[in-house]
Amino acid sequence: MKTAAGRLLQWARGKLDFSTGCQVMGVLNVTPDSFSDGGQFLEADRAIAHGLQMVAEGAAIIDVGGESTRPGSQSVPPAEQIHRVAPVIAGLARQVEVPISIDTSDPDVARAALEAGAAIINDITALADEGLACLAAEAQVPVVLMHMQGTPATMQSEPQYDDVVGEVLHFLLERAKRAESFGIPSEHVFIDPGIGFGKTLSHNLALLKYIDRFVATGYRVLVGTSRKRFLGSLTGRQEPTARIFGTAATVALGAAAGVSIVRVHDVAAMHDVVRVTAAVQAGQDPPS
Ligand code: PMM
Repeated sequence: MKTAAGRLLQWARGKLDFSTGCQVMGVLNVTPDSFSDGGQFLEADRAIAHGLQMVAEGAAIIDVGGESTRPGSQSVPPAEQIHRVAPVIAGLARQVEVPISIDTSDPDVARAALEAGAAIINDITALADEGLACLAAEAQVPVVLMHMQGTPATMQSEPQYDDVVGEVLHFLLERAKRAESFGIPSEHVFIDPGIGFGKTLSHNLALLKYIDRFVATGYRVLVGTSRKRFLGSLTGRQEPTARIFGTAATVALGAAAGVSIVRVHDVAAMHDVVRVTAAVQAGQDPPS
């Protein structure tokens, strides 16, 4: 497949311009137990203000979620997720041009989010639920298909693979084809190896080292490493907010390898990282 990574993606509800390289997705968790912002943005007004700030800092997408998926977390009923995210999405959609994605695996939550103004579905279960696949096709919105082994409640107990890169790639390609079989165009499919979702430190490192293999599929790639635990294991930094330089290393490497979107908490800093990476890549080649 010819790569779509560098092109403009335009659909009825939004657009994303990849011609300048990797774009930043800002994380807006509207949960009382999110691992890295500690529920700081629970109230809608504060969440909206934080979303606006991330747009001002260069976010090309705001990813709104009403359910923590940190390792060991329990699921949140759809009605409660809707109660958390719908006012935030509606408030943001009125004020920003950038597309808003809804981080959910539940069709009811996704439908309410789309009605409130969301333009992308980000699903950590890669459209396991047929209802969600049908909704994405019907609404003609891009989807993020993420790989996960197990569920957030159990995934870090003992993740195992014979060939983590091959298996994750195989899963994502299968899910991408399945999404297309529901009527979702390939241009609307983003694939994501699911860093930290049922992966050990060495699994995460292998997936990042060979992220170019995901890019080579022709599907656009999204990667979410921001403040994650494996960065703490590597650096000894226990506080998620102290993992910003670790995050930056992965963002630079991902952007250099052709990743289209990085999902991050520290938007201003990571926007600088992707901008500098793109500038270096656009730099002059030596005379031949
Ligand atoms: N990580 C988290 C939540 N949603 N979605 C995608 N597509 N990829 C990810 O890596 C991802 C995600 C967990 O991180 P958070 O609790 O900081 O949001």
